[in-house]
Amino acid sequence: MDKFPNEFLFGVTTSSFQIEGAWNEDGKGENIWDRLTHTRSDLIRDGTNADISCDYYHKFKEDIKIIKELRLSAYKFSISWSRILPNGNINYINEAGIIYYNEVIDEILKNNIIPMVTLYHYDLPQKLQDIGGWCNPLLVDYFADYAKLMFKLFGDKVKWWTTFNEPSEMIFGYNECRYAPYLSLECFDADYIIAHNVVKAHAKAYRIYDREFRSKQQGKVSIILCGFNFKPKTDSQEDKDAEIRARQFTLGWFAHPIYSEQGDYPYVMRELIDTKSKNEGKMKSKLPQFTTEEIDEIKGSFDYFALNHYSSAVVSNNKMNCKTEHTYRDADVFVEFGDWPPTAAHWCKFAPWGIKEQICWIKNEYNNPPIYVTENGCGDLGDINDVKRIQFLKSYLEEVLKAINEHKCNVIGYNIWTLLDAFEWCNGFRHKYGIVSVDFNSCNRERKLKLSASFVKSLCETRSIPKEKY
Ligand code: BGP
Repeated sequence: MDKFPNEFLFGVTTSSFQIEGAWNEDGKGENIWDRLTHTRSDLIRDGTNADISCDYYHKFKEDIKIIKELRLSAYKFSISWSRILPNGNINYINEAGIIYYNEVIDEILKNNIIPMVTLYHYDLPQKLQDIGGWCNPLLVDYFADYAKLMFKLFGDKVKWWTTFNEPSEMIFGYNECRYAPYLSLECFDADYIIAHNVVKAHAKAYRIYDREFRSKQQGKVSIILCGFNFKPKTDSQEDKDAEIRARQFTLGWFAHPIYSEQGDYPYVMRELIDTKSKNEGKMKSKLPQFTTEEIDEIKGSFDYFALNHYSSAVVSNNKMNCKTEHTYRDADVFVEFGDWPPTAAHWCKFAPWGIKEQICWIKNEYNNPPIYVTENGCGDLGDINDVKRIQFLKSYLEEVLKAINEHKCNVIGYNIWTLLDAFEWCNGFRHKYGIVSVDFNSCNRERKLKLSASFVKSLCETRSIPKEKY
């Protein structure tokens, strides 16, 4: 079967900080990425910031029209927490923020597109960072209040929700320093504490939806997880075990508490970290414990599995305890990015089969949940005839189709990262992921469809992968 199932959704994903601009307009509060780009431009590869970016804040109607023209059926975007709650808490609500997102959602619906909302895509209100950010357990409640407000205000119109985007990546901002808030708190075991708070915040928001909104609004809520599809470097048992550890210390770290029967971190993580903590003379394990009540709330807090997939990586047993960019603390693994063909980002290789393998792994590990690929795509340096992007999307989509047809995985949708060339975090505007280019030198930020946009249109119209050679 060449065709995707009838109910399968094709969409695009964006995120507020990367495209909106209008960083201080209409009462929006400062967030951690505003702060980082304004104070540490040396950390951004081209020294830029996202104060204007694509100016999507003012141009969203034009962009939603493009989504419609490309026949995409779903559009996933994120809400800027500090545009709604400038201080992060619900004591002060910025009405202009609510009006804005209502307009965006109405425009999406008017164009017969399904709106999908992410509540948190890395852009924490600065005021909440000032009280410790995600290290502070109070943020569980602040997030839950914010989520509740969003469900209440937009839940009649929005039926697809995700709480957090890639929590394993946002932790880099606290230990490996690739993201805001650019702190180095590894020695305080901040990574494990943050993950703990994020899982609890997700589950709390999910249960609020269950109790107060689900029966009326009939929506779905999930959390977006990611991780490389790991391949063992050799056939040795040591490297095969390293592969398991690498998967469990990344995707499993967040997925296991939510999707497994145990409702706790993966067994291999628990065992290894508890032992290491003891050996390090700590009074308690570095990996915190959930209470029984928390486990009840966390276990099963999903309606589908939201997966961002980009690449595979090669993993081996870390005998020498060498430090690499992706060592994964306490996992004793050594990660290399593999010598598959490159994309603009050093960590993202052209390894299409990996998406099928990862989908199958999730199917087997978590009892066959519905899986939505919420991000997939590749970066280049800005080619309007982006043949490489087409090849990337095409070959990854072929593997998604195999996962559905040959491996009977329940894949329900696929979104491309991303619609517009955008601010790509510490790479600034250097790397382009859009199927639509933006002229960042012109005041009106003119949009131009790339060749990949025509590929996407044909994909959506025929519901099968275009056969043309690119
Ligand atoms: C995903 C993020 C996106 C986007 C993309 C490209 O992990 O969810 O926000 O940025 O990666 O990543 P990068 O900019 O690091 O190349």
